[in-house]
Amino acid sequence: MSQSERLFAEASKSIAGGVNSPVRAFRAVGGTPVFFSHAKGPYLYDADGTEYVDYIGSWGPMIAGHANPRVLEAVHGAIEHGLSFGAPTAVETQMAERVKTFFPSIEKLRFCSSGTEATMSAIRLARGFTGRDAIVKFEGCYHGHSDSLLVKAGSGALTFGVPSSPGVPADLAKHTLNLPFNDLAAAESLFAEQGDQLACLIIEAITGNMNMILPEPGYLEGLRTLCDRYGVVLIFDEVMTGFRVARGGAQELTGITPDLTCLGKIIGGGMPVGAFGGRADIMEWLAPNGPVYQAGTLSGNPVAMAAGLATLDELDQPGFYEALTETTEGFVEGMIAAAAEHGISMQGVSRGGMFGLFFADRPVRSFAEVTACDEAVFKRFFHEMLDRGVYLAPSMYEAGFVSSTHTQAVIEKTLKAARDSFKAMIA
Ligand code: KE4
Repeated sequence: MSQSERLFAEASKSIAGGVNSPVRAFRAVGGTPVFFSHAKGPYLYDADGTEYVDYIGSWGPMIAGHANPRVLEAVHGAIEHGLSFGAPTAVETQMAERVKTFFPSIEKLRFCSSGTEATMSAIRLARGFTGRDAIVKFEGCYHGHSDSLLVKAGSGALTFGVPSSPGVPADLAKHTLNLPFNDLAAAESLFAEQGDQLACLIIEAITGNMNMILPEPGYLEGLRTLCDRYGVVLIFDEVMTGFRVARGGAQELTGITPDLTCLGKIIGGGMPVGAFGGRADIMEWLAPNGPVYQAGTLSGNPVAMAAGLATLDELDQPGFYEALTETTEGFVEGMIAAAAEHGISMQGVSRGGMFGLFFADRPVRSFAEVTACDEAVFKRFFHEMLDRGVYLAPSMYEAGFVSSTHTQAVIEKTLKAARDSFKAMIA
């Protein structure tokens, strides 16, 4: 029995499902989740001491590598002054001003402790600001687990949403409408019918939760125009793409300015930080200045702020994104070539340090096309790579992440594992 198997059995006695977040349980790929003891740079080390090249990076935060010396030093320095005060500190202002240098669309923001809190708060703020209840999201996009966002499309194209989880009241879910991503005509139809009843539209402008899909040319421009025409708050959920696909996230890459932006993951450098912000006239509606309530005991935690600031310092090193983009592009090209050498069709996409790989014979542009990908092949590939010391996301619906510590040698090592995996798969 491996240490992970032993530890998973123990965890399952006290922790629901043996994990503190469902995707970690390996249910989509089968097998026992790997328990890790420590990490450094691009590497994770499991409880047996086995080394893995990490392409999850804690689901995004570890863009500057695990146990980054600058980040650790900042955290050590911060904890000497105390862990949490529940009162304002100067470092929160320093961090807020720093974040605004990455996202010019953010005039004012509020820190919280997770991406879920950020998106939950942003839609409440949009509802309060507009006085409208209905919100629009996209099938296949994930925005954390708040009730209004755990809603999928009901039967029929434009009916109200239905809960995607038990425990979400149908009376609440009906206010959440779902649209297909990259289908502007569907959005135009919905807005023509209900536009003046919509509080906000929340979108992953570059998706990462139906794997990585880019917006079609003109798509985001069309959504921006519709939101302007009907007074709907446009929210970019950049919890995953922020600081990741480019220094200024998807809004920098696409040139589309949202009214509100939600951030998480990288912003905390591995510590619990979320944030939402944007137009000052909207943010002024937030308590205590305005009537929309939002709060958090550990919001703006000074230790987490120190980790975030040190991480943003790493991102601002000269050439950081150019190098990260080049590494990730080379990785994706290498993976596609390795698959092709063995007669396997793989599609790939990347921006900055984020990538998507699909077992498909043509580019993937929609949620329906993701679901049509060969999940059995993905599961086999996942385990072949895991057995060779490469840790990919345990779901074909997840994007992957490269850090600044993934050197060319690390990429080459990964591509050799891929060639050996594909060879085993076709044997
Ligand atoms: P958190 O509450 O997990 O910090 O953030 C929720 C969230 C919001 N928006 C986007 C675009 C996200 O990707 C996420 C969380 N991403 C998942 C991975 N797809 C986190 C991993 C997990 O759920 O354990």
